[in-house]
Amino acid sequence: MPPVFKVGVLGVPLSKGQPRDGTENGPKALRNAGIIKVLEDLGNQVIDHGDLQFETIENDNPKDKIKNPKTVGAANKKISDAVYSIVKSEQLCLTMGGDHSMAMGSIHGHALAEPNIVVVWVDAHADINTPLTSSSGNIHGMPLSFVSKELEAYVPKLKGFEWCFPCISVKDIVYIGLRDVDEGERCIIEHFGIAHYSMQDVDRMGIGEVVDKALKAVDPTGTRPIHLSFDVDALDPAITPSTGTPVAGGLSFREGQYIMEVLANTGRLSVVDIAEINTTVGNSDVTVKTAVEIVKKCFGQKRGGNFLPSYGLPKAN
Ligand code: EXY
Ligand code: MN
Ligand code: MN
Ligand code: MN
Repeated sequence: MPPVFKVGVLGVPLSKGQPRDGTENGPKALRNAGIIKVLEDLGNQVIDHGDLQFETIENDNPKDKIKNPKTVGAANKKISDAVYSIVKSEQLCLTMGGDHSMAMGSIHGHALAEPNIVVVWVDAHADINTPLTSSSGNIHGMPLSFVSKELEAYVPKLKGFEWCFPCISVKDIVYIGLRDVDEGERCIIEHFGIAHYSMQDVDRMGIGEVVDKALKAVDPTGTRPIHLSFDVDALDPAITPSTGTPVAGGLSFREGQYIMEVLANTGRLSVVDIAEINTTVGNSDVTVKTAVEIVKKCFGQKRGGNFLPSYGLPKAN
């Protein structure tokens, strides 16, 4: 029987896009929670590509207040190359982070392999600060600005990012779950008309309508490959406390699952990032368990129930 999906799993133990140690443990935490077997038990063929190795570059001093530029730049080049080859080998790629700066590389590699992608960004944050609008200098708040063509004129060329070419249009991005957006980011969202559904929209319309509208906004014909970049801080901190930038009033466990089920149902999911698990913050068991349950919905599990193609209904006689 053909597998549900052929899944390429990649560990991305990246932490230097933000100031708190611990996101480098994300891949290990998901592996220890049995993510590979969980995906296999859903009928997927899983190819485990291991964890990328990142080096911390010496004297990587802030450049124009941007922190760890060379280390994060070099790491994302590796991520881009790895995601490119996983997608090119026709595997549905699951990248296990690691801080959300990883999405610069995963989107870059994905777009090189599949030029017509759309990006569904599920996050409390917009992560589209440029190096000039960021007040923190943390690159996990900037990945989308580095890969968006319309922002090229606003992003200074930084050492370590020579490989990174803007590869998507801001018109290909849609946000779900926003509730902590910086001034510069809001200006970018409004100036370029980026599709966005904040938690206020989720409260107003309900998650069903939000997801329908979000997909229609970036892919009205329902034909384009989807890059889902899921930051666990999109969910309410009560169910994902182990993350570096928690924001109250997040998506519920059910809303998170619903988003994943609808995206899985399109059959066009192509890369899934799961970012910002930080095991040194709060109760990481709760967070990792939630993350695994949410990821399962991307890879075939349905709350209405599943059975594998190999299942045969036993006859009474
Ligand atoms: N917008 C703030 C900044 O740029 O520093 C906070 C970013 C949080 C980023 C997390 C990954 O979503
Ligand atoms: Mn976030
Ligand atoms: Mn709005
Ligand atoms: Mn994020």
